Amino acid sequence: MSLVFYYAPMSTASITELILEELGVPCEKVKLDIQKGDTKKPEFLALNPNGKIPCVVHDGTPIWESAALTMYLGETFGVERKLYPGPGPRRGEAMKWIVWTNVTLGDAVARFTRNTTNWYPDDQKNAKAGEAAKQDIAGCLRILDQALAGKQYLVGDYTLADTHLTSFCDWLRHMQTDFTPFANVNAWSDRCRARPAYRKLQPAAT
Ligand SMILES: N[C@@H](CCC(=O)N[C@@H](CS)C(=O)NCC(=O)O)C(=O)O
Repeated sequence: MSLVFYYAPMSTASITELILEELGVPCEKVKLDIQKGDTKKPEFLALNPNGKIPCVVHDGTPIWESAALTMYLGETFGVERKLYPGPGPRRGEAMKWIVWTNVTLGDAVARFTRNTTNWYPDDQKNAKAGEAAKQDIAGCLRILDQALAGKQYLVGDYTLADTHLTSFCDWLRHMQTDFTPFANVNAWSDRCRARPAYRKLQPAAT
């Protein structure tokens, strides 16, 4: 079995790094420097034509998109380890939260960063769109908070859906998103952060 993981620190690849750490799957890690243009080099574009990390090459097949990777790695390595549900409705629920993270919450976050951060030129920004996106992020966190009411984790016991979403929420915290109204989300994050894989990768945050 060969598994090569292409990543950069402090990026979307941090989600996949945590997933791989939870699973304990041996892999070769290849660190890329986005600023130096490593993700746009022909040899990397041959693996991911989008020029983005994370990318995992499993037995010669490149797989990219963090949500796809969480589900793929979960199906392939997580079921026996009781970190990902087998086929059936519980798996459907796990997939629901993983895709929601990247598509619904991710869309609001993308609109927010596009319209408010200095990563994009000022003449491409719209302050009202930025404010609307901020409200949409809060709306998503409200939905998550309600879903976690009376629960320890998203789908029964801890699964990689929790790993995926909590790692994404870490980045939102880093972006100064206000989490104070979301007590269930905060308590759940604390539970997720207490896990050995998390503490190993993010010792400063625990
Ligand atoms: N939808 C993708 C997003 C991946 C992404 O945006 N990766 C960024 C880092 S956070 C990247 O590789 N950027 C490199 C570049 O644009 O050159 C996923 O979830 O995997």
